[in-house]
Amino acid sequence: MKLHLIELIQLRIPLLSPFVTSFGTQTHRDALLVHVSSDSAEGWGECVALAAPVYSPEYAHGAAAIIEQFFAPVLLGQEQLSAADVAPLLQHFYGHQMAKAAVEAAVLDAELRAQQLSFAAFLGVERDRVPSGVSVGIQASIERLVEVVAGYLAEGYQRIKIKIQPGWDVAPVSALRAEFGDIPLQVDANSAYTLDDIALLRDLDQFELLLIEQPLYEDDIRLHGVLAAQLTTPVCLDESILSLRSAADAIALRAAGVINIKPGRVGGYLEAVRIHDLAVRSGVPVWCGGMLETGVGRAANAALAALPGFSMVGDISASDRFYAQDITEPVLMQDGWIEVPSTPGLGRVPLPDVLAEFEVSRTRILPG
Ligand code: OSB
Ligand code: MG
Repeated sequence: MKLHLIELIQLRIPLLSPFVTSFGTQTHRDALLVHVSSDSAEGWGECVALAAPVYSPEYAHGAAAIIEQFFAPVLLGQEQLSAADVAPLLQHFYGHQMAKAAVEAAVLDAELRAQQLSFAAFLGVERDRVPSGVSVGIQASIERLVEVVAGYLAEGYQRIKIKIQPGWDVAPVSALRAEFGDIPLQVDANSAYTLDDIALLRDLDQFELLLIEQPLYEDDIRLHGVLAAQLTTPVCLDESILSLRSAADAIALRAAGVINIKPGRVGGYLEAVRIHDLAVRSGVPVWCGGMLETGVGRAANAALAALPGFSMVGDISASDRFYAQDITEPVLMQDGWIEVPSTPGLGRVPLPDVLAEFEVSRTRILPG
């Protein structure tokens, strides 16, 4: 297809409650949406970059800037563009995976809708629902954590992940085991520890967690291997996995017993599928991570997570985990399961009135 418009829409959507991690507190999601129009269809993609570069180097306004200045002119200049061309066309621009993923998603959505094909059918997945897990932020007290987790378990969530950081690790995990027994439980450190904390991290082994996610720094792949050799809890990498290449390195270095695949972090859904395929060949289980997505990204993640290698429960919760009002028809969770969308495209499009309510700015980019 030939694109004749790329629109960048910045949104600021309030979260139901603050989401606290070792890298900071989010009270809103500053989502960037990419909207493309072509001769055959329209498409929507969501950029998962946060408002500030605290989880990864990317941030929402930076993503908009690089798309406007560098990516859009290349894509608008193509006579024939397919989603599979987007990554190769942008490869010579370093980094900016989340920005690249967002434009690729928008083109893919348009292409699938032009072909009347669902993302699930494109991927060839057989499952029509995926199990739903929830990521729980750092709470003001252990009592409050127990209350919050009890609420999610009552709603039906099949797996609990809690955020940890030094001073909020052994005690909250121990309290959850005491209160809820052997529920499927895992922790996410978002790089808050170093190898000096090894005794403390080994202390967590007694709780038989499903995994510990990203204990060390992003580029400490080798050190994650050193750590993993000394823990019984599987080490799962999130921030460190930026591409098929870093996934291959992590697997070879035995640094990732498990991989959290986030399509945005690795440059798009197509690279996510390649990492999935490598993980399957290597016997490494994967699960689909989340970045507080609106329905646009959340629905697409549900289809990706239906691929067979996604053998662990992911961070795909319902829209109402984070939002009183999602910008699309909500993604629903029922009895612990999220439906894989079956409509043409990635699965959800923004509702115009809701978009207007949360819109901060809109940039229209036309062929030059
Ligand atoms: O590390 O997995 C993470 C949210 C924002 C940034 C990083 C992470 C997260 C989450 C939330 O844990 C996952 C979700 O969207 O449910
Ligand atoms: Mg994580």
